[in-house]
Amino acid sequence: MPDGAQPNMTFSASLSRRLEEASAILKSHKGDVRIISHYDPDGIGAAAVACRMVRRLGLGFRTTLSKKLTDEMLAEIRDKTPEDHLIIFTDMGSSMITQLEDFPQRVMVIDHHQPEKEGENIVHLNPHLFGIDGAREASASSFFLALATTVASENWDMIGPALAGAVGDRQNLGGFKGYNEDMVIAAAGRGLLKLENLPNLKGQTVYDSFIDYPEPYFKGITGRKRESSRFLKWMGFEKETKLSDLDDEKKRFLNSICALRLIRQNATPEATGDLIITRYWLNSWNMYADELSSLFNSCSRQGEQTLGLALALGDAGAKEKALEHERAHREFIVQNLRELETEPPKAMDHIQHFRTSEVNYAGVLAGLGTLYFFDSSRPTLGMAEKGGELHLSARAPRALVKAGLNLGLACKQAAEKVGGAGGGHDIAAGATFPVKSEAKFLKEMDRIVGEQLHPEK
Ligand SMILES: [Mn+2]
Repeated sequence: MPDGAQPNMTFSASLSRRLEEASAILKSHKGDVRIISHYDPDGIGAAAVACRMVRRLGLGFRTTLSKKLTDEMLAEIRDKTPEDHLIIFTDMGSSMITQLEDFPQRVMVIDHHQPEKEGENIVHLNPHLFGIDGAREASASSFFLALATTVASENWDMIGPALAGAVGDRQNLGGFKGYNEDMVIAAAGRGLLKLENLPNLKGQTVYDSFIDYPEPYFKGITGRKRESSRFLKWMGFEKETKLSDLDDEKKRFLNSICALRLIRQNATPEATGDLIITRYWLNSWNMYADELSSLFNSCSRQGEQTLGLALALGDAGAKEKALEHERAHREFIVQNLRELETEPPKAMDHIQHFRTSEVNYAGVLAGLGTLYFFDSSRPTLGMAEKGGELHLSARAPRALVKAGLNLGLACKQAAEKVGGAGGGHDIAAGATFPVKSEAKFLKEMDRIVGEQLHPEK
């Protein structure tokens, strides 16, 4: 079928113009390309789309994935990149337009964070500049696909990383909307993906979702083969039953049973949220967009964002390795949540706390435990020791925040009392302080949280 017959996205006149302008610059560019992107799933997805697009144009390129764009980094990029190079910033850059305007090189920014301004001498592609909500309707990776497919329609084959990135920024919650939805519809029309309405479980079979995935977490079942099999049999499903095999009635049945179990084990209302979700099956990846996104996520979590990029570009070895990482990541979480079932967080008057071995997992464990089975009358602090310091992540059910809890403030005040540092959001926050101050910190935190929740006392 000639490409003209394939569905495409339609854009506003101003966005079309900007895309054509950027495309013309790319097609006539002779030097190399320097790509700088964020290290999270959206950044990895965007960088992958950029790499594929640039490679198809026959241009040389180098890619850096970074956690942050500091002034020092910007200065180094500006001073060390030859002037005939094109520099592309993705998933970052929109907040630093003033500095980027001074670059002697040609600069493109494809980002979806609130832009500082449009800027001069810069090709600035940000959904916010074109009436698209960059927080909910377009991520850097999904927005980049508009440019890549304007340059060459073959780049539609990067729909997987483009969507996985948007999932990474949680733009699929409640189904993709607006710009993202238009992209999904065009891609479905091109036979690249399928939309499926499924029970809100992870993985591909019902059994795997119980065995391998910490979310949703079913007390007494998750991670346990015998219990999972028994539960499955009781519901009348086979071990091989795929979520996509279930008819509507079975989906509803599975949903009600799961929801009841979650309610019974004290899961918060937010954990039982959407019962049916839309998942996006990527034909060429043989997995859902959320699964690809998890692979990106586990790579960046372990500081292996280059592996994530290789995976996004279709490297089979990278895919194997990323799958292994992700499996280990999930196993660690499931194992630790199981331990927290047997040995729950220690309760004080107004807070509860537990220790874990890995600094990077304290927040994940506190968050999932809070959602699925911890005592929901207290916020939970997950702590891990590293280099003589305790790193703490605090999480709370939404109901406590509504009742006046502000964990960010509490962490900040308690940490400052013991010579540490802390802060964050009302619902999720963190702190770091010397190990020897643990008891004092916890006492302070307990007191502050108590005052926040019961100001009358
Ligand atoms: Mn992003």
